[in-house]
Amino acid sequence: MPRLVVILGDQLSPAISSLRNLQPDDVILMAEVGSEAHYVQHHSHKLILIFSAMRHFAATLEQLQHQVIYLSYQQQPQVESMTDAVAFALQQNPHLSSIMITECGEYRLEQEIARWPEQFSLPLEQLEDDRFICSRPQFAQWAKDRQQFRMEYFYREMRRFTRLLMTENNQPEGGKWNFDKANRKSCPPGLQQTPPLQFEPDDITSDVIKLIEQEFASNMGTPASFSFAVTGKHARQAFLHFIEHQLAKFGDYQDAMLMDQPYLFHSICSMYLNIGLLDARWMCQKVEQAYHEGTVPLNAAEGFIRQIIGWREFVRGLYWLQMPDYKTRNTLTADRALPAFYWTGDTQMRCMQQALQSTIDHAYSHHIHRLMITGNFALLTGLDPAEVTDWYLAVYADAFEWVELPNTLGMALFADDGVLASKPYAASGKYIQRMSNYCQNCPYDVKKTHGEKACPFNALYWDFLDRHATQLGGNARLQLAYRQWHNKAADEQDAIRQHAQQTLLRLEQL
Ligand code: DLZ
Ligand code: SF4
Repeated sequence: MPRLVVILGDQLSPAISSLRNLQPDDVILMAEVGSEAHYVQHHSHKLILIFSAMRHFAATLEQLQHQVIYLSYQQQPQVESMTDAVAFALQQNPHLSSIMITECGEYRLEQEIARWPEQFSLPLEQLEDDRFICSRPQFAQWAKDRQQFRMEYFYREMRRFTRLLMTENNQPEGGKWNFDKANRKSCPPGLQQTPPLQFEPDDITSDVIKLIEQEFASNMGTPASFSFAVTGKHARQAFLHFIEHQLAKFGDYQDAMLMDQPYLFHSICSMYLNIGLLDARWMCQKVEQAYHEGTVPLNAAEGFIRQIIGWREFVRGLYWLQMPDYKTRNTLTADRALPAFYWTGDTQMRCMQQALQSTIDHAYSHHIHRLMITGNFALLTGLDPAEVTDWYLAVYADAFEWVELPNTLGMALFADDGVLASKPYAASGKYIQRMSNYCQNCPYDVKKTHGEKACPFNALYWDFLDRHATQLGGNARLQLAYRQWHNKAADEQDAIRQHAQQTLLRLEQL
């Protein structure tokens, strides 16, 4: 019996479970819909990437002689949501007798899909998304009897399971599971870098750029500067380019930041992976191969593979385990409004301006910008997690809630009370000075904690610890920081508190 097979905008993988199960009479549905395009104010490059990659993917399916219904944006005025799109497709094809879909990536949409059997009086078959290495039940099993979830232990299981970077007698390559400590060098400004591959828009992409310019004119970013890959072929080229030119140094400089260098040695491929243009196993195998061929060192190969089979799978597992409550967590009762400069980049703080400008220009900033600059600032100033998580979900081309929410709410904001991270990633200007050359290019003085032109991160950092001493004072990993705070003279502490209060009052002007 022929079925309606729904492919979502982040399911653009030829080998996805729904397409592997396709029968010749099945009809595929893909739709650009308002409800997905508007649930946050997505960056224009994210919209162009998804719509254009969807159109390219549909064209390939049609070339393979599959029957495809493709609804472009507002083509059918009554189609506003995925549910409307399914209703439209079923109306056109009354002979279809069931609906099939690979499980989607967000709780919000999963709830919508769960209503389809009743709404359409048809059976719904939901298949596992086995593009991920660890299934949702497999993760739940791993988490079942644990008090605490720590990525490191999960990661070791994933290494054993995939056999990536494992010796023949099942030991980690190089005798250690994790070379994290060899991933934290600061970067000399003159070090040779090769920028990521960029792609000229073809006719399909140019049409989408025009659409986004017209219909999403107030969204972040300049549509005309879009240069991402929109096909699997180009995404693979971009990734192999990264392995050839950048990966060797990625290990050392994973956490480094430099003025006007948004990419450094990062792959800039997470957006391709998260919409399905790249396959996680293939990427890891290519990286492992480069290590065995001797073209990249172990700290680079292990560091990269840890991000994919460790961190990425871990946050996805936690997301599904904890939703829907997870989204409402706010342990530190943070409630301050997001300053306007998160949208404009208009701030004197050089580190924030750099992280935000890269976000605005490229719908991208790397993990230390996200965690230790914009995230750290949001943590220290007590910004409302709901506003902060919506912002991250909107502005990054790789952001889907399964990955963005745990990373922002749990890792950056510590709003989940330590489910994800064993301590808040709070840091003063000293960390930013060590890992970047921003402070030498900033009107604020990173050496000052209070007084004129003192770096805002310094007083905010101590004040954050002081404000939350009841909740955080017992955290083993913060003992050194609390000792330093308690060793400060009372009048110094008062001056810091006062400076932090003034800083919080003039947040918009920083
Ligand atoms: C993010 C996104 C956007 C902007 N637009 C669409 C769309 O028009 N059609 C579609 O099928 N998917 C879109 N997506 C991706 C979905 O939001 C994504 O499948 C869910 O967030 C689940 O991860
Ligand atoms: Fe950021 Fe402070 Fe350094 Fe300026 S001085 S770049 S605000 S850490």
